[in-house]
Amino acid sequence: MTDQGTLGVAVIGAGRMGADHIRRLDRTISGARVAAVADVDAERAKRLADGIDGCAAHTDPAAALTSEGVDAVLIASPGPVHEEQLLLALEHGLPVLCEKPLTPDASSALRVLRAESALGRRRVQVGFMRRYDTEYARLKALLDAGELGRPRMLHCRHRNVASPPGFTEQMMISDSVAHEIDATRWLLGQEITAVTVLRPGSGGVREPQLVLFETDGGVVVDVEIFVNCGFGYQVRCEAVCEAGSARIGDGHAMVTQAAGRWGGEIAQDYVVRFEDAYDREVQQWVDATRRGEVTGPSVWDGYAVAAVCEAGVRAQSGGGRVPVALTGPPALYR
Ligand code: ISE
Repeated sequence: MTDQGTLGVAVIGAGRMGADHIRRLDRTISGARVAAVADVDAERAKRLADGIDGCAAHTDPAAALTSEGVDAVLIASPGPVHEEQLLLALEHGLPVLCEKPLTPDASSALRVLRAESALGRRRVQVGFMRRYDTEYARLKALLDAGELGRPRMLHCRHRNVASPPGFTEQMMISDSVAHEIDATRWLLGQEITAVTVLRPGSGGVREPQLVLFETDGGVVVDVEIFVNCGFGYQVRCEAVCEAGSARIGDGHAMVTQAAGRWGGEIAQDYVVRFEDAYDREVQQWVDATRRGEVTGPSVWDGYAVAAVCEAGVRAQSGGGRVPVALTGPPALYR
C-alpha cells in the first residue's frame, strides 16, 4: 500500500465485468488504485491500463500479481480459469475479490477452500453482489427482524434480455441461478437440500425453466429462469412468510404518465440494475482489505453454491429431484 494506505489492485480479466470494475476502482470508489491489468487480449489490457496513471498491462496473470504496487487482486476472468488464479493469489498471500462463480464445479471449489483453510485465515471474498443491493438488504433485514413470522416460500424471477454467445443451457443454472442460490442461503440462513428443474416445451434450449429448491428449514423456493426474454433485465424476489409477504425488484423507481398511458423503464442488463450494489461491494471490499479483514461472501459460500449448481445441472438433464449433501462449514467459515 502507498503511504496514504491506498490499495493497489491487479484486475485479472478485462472483459465486460473486469472493465466495469476497472472504471469503478479508478473513478467511483475511494482508497484504491488499479496498479495492473491482465487480459488474454494484449490490446485490450493495454487500452485499459493506458488510461490510468502508473498502471501496468499484462497478458499473464502471474506477472500482474507480482507487478509493482499490487496489494490485492480482483478476478473477473471466465470461471474455468478462477481456480488457477485463486491458488496463485493465495500462494502470494494476496487478498482477493473473485467474481462469481468461485469455480465452475464443487471439486475445484473444494480445492480452493482447502488452500485457503491451510493458510488459517480468510483471504478471498466471492462476488455475490446481490447481498449489497439496497432492496435485497431491506428484505434480509425484514426477514431477520421476524416481523412477518417465519418464511415459508420464496418466489424468484430472473430474466435476461439475451444470453451471450456460447451460453449453454447448463449455464442457466451455473451462471444465472447461482445468484438465487446464494440469495436463498443468505436471506434465509439455511442450506439448500434438494433441487428439481422443470423444462417446459421441447427441442433446443427450452426456456423459461422453473427451478425448485428445498431447504433444511422447510422453505420451498421457486425460480423462473429466462435468459432470452427479449424485453429487459428483471430480478424479483417475494418472500411469503407466516404473517405476510414482502417483494423486491418491481423496478418502479419512476412511473411516467402521458398521452393516456402510464409506464416506466426496464433496465436492460445487470451492470445497470446492480450498479449501486457493485459500487458498495467493491468499496466495502477495499475498506475491509485496508483494515486487514475479509467481510463478504466466503469461499465456503462459493463452494456451497457450486455444490447446489451441480445438483441443479443434474436435475436439469433428467435427474429428477436431486439431493444436495453439504456437511457444514469448517471452523474458519463459521
Ligand atoms: C451473469 O453472469 C450474471 O452474473 C448476471 O447477474 C446474471 O443475471 C446473468 O444471468 C449471468 O449470465
